[in-house]
Amino acid sequence: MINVKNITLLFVLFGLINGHIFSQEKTTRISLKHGSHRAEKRTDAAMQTWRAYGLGQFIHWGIYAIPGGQWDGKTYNGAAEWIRSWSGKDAPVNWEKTYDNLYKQFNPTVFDADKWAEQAKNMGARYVIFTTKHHDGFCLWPSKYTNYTIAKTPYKKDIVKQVVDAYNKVGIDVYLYYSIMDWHHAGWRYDSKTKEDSAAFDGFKKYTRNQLIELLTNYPTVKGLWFDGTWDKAWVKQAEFADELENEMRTLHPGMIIGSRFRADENGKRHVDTNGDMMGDYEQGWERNLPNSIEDVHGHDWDCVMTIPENQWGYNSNWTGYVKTSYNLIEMMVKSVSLGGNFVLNFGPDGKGNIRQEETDIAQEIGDWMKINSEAIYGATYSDIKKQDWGYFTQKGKKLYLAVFNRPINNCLNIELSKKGLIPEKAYFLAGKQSVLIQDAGNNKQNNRLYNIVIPPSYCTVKPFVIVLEMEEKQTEEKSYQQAKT
Ligand code: FHN
Repeated sequence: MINVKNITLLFVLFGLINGHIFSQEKTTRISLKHGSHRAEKRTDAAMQTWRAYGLGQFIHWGIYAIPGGQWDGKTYNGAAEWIRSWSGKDAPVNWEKTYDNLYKQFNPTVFDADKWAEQAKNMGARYVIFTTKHHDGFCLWPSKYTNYTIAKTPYKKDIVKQVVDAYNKVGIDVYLYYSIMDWHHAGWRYDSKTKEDSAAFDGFKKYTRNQLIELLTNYPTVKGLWFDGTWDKAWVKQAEFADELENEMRTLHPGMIIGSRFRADENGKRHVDTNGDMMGDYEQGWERNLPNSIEDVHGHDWDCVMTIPENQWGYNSNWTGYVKTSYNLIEMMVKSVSLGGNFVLNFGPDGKGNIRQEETDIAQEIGDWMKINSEAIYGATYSDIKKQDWGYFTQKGKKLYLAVFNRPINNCLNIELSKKGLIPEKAYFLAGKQSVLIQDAGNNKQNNRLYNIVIPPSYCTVKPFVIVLEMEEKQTEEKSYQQAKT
């Protein structure tokens, strides 16, 4: 006989079966030949170093710096480093040919790698990502696999070597940017649909492999490669080739770091494979964009690469639109670290090798801030404490850093700590170590512990600042909170 009890039981059983099927669906993994190589994050020393960088520099440099977004009085409307792809009625006549001959004029007489490295060091960058070959295919090192290189310019000297040596000399790790997409190579295809395309692309694949091995051999101190231009179908279809090449590179250069942009799995999935596992050592998808919460980063390592103007990586003589201030950029850097990522700021030197004044000023302003506050950046990471509107938390062991960007009018920085765990013992400014008052503000409804960190009203600054909280393990009383009668 069916009664209420039986019906309930049926529902429960149905729910269980359903839930089981559902959870099975969620956890079903398919076997992939060319998927992610690991289920967990890397924990080796090289990766720990990468994680602790906090701030990096990106440099986009190449022959696109000669036109700098303009040619014959005409303005190219895209990103300056994309100018070779200028087409349509506004493009200069025979533009591709003109562009492909620009290298004959490339003579950056002002280029001084030591000066760049010194500036990056002064800004507080711990690593640099340098463009060896961008989408236009021009190589800043004397590659033996093509004539389209720095060796054939009036300048002649190896630029990649100078950058690697100069940055290493001041203690900055170097990562080489390499664009797979190559508008100059005869074998490059966006897609390969015919036998002829495949044959041409096979030649291009050999070229790519040779150049990557060449880069790792010529510049053995580099810590990794930063790939780009890997989104087109012809490359996405190369799961097996790219996987083998990645293995070969990792064997040749143990400990090297490669992000999620290099290769796709056999189903064409990029960044994460068909099972949702990250491809490569860290997520490379945060370009000119930042996550808003820790959920957005899915437990991955990640970096954010950012331009100072809206979307110009290479030199553009005429920056238009909103240009970020050092204040904006410092906030982005702190936000990145507070969500467990690195922040990489781009510079686009001009055709002579100058870093423009706007970038020099920004580097100086960030550097001034870092000289006082870098403890909250280097080696610091996400802190599992509820975000507050006044700014961001970063954490290193038992030290909690409160980076204040919106100073409250009552000077009280509220913090909410979970019921159990560390409690604040001591608070002080990173600048000058002046101590700051910690007020116990009791418990809230969830029995979490509340504190006010009181900024002395006399403390005057127009810049974001950091307060350190030294935390200790202590037993605190749990107060019971009367539930609201609603
Ligand atoms: O197309 C490029 C762009 O020019 C620039 O190099 C950036 C840097 O991350 N990457 C590509 C767009 O994702």
